[in-house]
Amino acid sequence: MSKPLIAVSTSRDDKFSAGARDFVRAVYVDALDRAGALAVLLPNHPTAEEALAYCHGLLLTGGGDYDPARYGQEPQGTHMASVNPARDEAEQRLIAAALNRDMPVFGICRGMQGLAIAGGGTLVQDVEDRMGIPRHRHAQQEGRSDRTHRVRLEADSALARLVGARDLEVNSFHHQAVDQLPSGYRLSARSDDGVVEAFEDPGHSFVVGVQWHPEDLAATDRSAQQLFQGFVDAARAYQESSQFMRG
Ligand SMILES: [Mn+2]
Repeated sequence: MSKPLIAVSTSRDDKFSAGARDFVRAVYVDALDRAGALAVLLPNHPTAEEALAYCHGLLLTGGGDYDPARYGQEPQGTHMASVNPARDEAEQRLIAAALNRDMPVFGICRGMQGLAIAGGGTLVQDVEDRMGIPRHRHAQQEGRSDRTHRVRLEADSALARLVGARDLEVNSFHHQAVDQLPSGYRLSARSDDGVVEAFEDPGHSFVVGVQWHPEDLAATDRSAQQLFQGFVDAARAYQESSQFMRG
């Protein structure tokens, strides 16, 4: 059996001097490699959906804010960061296509928020404006792999089974968060100030979203790498079943 192919969503940089470009940070690719998968970077382009059909899992990476119109709201406050309509559209198409064929999906930070939007959920546009939580608690100034707050995992969640723990110390680089979960989803972790930090969809084989950044911890942290491993294991099962189906 060949290695599973993981479609990786990319950030769009419209301001690059030589023209718009799509990119990911290398740590995502490293974490997938350690878990035994090949990363396939998908551009923010309508044809990305065709490329997804050759893959066995979808990794939704972090990035800027979704346009709140996607979840039926006007922009509130002054902290909206780098909304990119091309990326919003490309990723929402990828999510719909992946869920439609029950392909495993792992959403990180913005990726989790994209899953929420795709399922009809909503976001807290700014945790300080809305919840009175100091923004730096979740938009940390420390380094990418520094852990600055704790999350508590729900005892019977797939996430807790995956990492084999009830509490994790995590990094945190978000000023938004999931508000209303999509119907059918369940909460799998919160921080102690009440922010939704992870969820999962028991209606699919593997749909998990986390608000922190395990890709920045996974080189040295077993539980962070375990998230990628569980995702890649699910992708391998998807790969095997799809080969069986094709006969
Ligand atoms: Mn956080």
